[in-house]
Amino acid sequence: MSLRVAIVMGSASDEPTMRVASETLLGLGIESEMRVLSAHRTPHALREWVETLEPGGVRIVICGAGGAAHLAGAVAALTTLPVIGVPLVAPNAIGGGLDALLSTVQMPRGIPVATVAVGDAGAVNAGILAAEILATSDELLGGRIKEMRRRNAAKIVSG
Ligand code: RP5
Repeated sequence: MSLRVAIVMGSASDEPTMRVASETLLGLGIESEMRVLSAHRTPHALREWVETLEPGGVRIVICGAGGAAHLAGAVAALTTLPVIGVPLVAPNAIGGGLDALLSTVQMPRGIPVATVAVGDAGAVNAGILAAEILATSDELLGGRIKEMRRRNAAKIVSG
């Protein structure tokens, strides 16, 4: 079966955070492919990769980048698949990732990027959001997401 979610990040240094997205997906029974490609440093390879996604069966793309975080926007410009952007905290981040947040979220009208929170929390939520989108046509997956919510709520209540 083809992988329905693709994860891309701007640098290998983003991997520890973006792995959280892939682990979240795996916890819901969804395997994903992970790639390192940069909007600025490897623009041609990025375009070639994006062009393979829809024909390959990918349904959602999760993009993580820090600093001048244009990766999600560049991917969204090249595909009509839903794109989820995770702003990351680069080593030289301004405002704890505010630079990446604004670079990711402030897309021009017509080219949407669903931007989640900065860092690990965003990576988790990107995985859950991707699963929720897939679950609109996958009842079993929807059941697993509801079960995960129940487990997380029980943890909060029990401390
Ligand atoms: C961004 O610059 C990457 O997404 C990363 O978050 C940041 C730093 O990259 P490296 O200098 O570690 O390669 O493009």
